[in-house]
Amino acid sequence: MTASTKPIAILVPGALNPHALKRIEAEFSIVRIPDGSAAHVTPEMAGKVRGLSAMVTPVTSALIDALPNLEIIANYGVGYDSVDARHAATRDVMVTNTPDVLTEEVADTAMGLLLNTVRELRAAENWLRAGKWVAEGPFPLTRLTLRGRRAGIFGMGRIGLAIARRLEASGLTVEYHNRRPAEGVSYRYHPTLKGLAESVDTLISVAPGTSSTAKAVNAEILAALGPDGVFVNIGRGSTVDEDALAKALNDGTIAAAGLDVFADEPNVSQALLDAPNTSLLPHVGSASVHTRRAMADLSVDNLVSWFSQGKAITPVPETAGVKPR
Ligand code: NAP
Ligand code: 8YV
Repeated sequence: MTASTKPIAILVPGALNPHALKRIEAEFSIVRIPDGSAAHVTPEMAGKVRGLSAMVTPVTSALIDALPNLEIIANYGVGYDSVDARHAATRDVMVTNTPDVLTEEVADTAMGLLLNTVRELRAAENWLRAGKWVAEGPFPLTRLTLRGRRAGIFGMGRIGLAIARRLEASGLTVEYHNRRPAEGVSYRYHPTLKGLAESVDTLISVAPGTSSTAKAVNAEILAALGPDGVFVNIGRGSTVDEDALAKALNDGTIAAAGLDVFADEPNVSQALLDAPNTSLLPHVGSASVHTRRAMADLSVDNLVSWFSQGKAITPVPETAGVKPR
């Protein structure tokens, strides 16, 4: 606790990581509302709230406008698609996220999801637990393997690079697509996602959820990936046309998919639940106590730094130029 930050009111809409809550309670004056609806903001809250901390709860332009003294939004997560950062910038409100501290954890999860998808580890374990090893013999050989695969990364940023390193160590070749070539990265670059999908048989999406990535992985991209194709999504569900993906899995356009993220979380479309050859995880990319604690610390450290030193530690690009009032 510092004398300078304790009286400052931080609004927490909806749920937040317990460690983040504890630290906000210790260092600031916490104000809680059940969700991100601006209707919950009382005149008293509007008068005193100067910071906001959120985990998945949408921070809309309406909520931002309901808080005239808001200076900073600390997002718990590197992806900040749930925060209207462009609107925040027009109001001179800083937005921060939690890069780097989760990179290796998410890359580990991506590799686990890929391996689980290709080698059917969940089905193999179910086989053992159901007594089929004893009753029927060995689990059937898997159609797919990682051996000889050519991987393509859609979104070669911090996490993409960490996944690429793991893929290389596992013997796969790596290529990628970003809007522009990544500095200092020697993997083969494709200026279009279609070009990448045509060149590889294993497409891993770790792109952010933005208007420019919305439903980018569509029927055309899945067809380009081909019948031995494996699609893994550890980025955001909004980057995929889920109906097209379910259809591609059902009609053999691609071979399998591993998904950690979905368009309408926590709801997963029935079409994807029913599709064959899938491994589906409930958005657990960064979900260890260790990594979530590091994310919580970075999000609260941003609030402390803003109010005690006048600068954010990890501003998002849209608000990088915002200065304290
Ligand atoms: P990052 O370093 O900013 O990397 C994002 C990459 O995506 C950049 O290289 C960027 O390159 C590329 N990109 C952005 N828009 C694009 C577009 N329209 N077309 C092609 N490429 C595009 O971010 P990060 O730290 O690696 O995190 C990436 C994302 O992973 C997050 O935004 C979040 O959505 C997701 N994530 C998921 C989990 C999970 O639990 N599943 C956990 C953490 C993060 P250019 O700007 O050159 O295009
Ligand atoms: C979090 C994530 O699970 O950082 C991100 O972008 O998707 C995850 O690490 C999420 O943001 C908060 O629960």
